Amino acid sequence: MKLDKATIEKLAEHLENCELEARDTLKITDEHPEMDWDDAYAIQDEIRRRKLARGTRIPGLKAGLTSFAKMKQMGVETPCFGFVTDYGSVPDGGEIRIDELIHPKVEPEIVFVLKHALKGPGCHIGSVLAATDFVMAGLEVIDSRYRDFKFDLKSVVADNTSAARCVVGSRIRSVDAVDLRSMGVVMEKNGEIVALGAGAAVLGHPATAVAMLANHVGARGQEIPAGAMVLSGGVTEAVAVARGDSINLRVQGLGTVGCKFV
Ligand code: OOG
Ligand code: MG
Repeated sequence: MKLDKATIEKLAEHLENCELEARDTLKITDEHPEMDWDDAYAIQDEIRRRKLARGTRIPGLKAGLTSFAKMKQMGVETPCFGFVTDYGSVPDGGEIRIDELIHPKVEPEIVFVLKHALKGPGCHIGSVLAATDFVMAGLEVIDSRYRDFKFDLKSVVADNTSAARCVVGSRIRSVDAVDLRSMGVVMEKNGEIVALGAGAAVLGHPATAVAMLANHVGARGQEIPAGAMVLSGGVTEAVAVARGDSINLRVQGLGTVGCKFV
């Protein structure tokens, strides 16, 4: 760790205030170039601690930057991990207020819900499939707190990997009832197709992203708890949205999920 406790707390408060007040900021590595990975996750943990202390629930975790399309779009080469909040969870077909966000984008995701806790090291696709209760289609709304979505990986980790809102579908399937690699993903904005992909776009198999997350939290002495939902990462590039836009996602075998920006 390169940053002291007071600096970590100050940066966490700043980034969380930007989230809650929907205002942007410059990436924090500009002012703290010495910051390391432990600092970045310590800032994210402090944001989580602040939310929990206020009564926020954390229904799940997320992996991000797990597809080549996303890595290329954001100019980074490794996945990152964060958490999702209860107040960020939107019902299928629900409305998302654009004035609560800075510059939201949506991305299609395959969501895992676990029946058993997972903790690395040593988790692999098999451990994830054995621990999965069911999978669902999901839309993640990301909203980097950094101006123009310009960041490096440490800054985005500190900013809870741009997590903002998340919508999950209502059709659940066991992992052996679907083909997680070849399953097609079609996302429409206002009735027009804006992104297309297949499950394999996420690290060859989306369960790999969940295994990486389990190994990541395990290395930090934590686990993915039973019952948690896990977003395995955007299958395609994220698509910018504006007030009035409707998004509809179809995932083969998992039905549809949608939301509207108002
Ligand atoms: C970082 C978050 C990425 C995903 O699914 O790839 C993410 C960002 O692109 O702002 O959630
Ligand atoms: Mg995502």
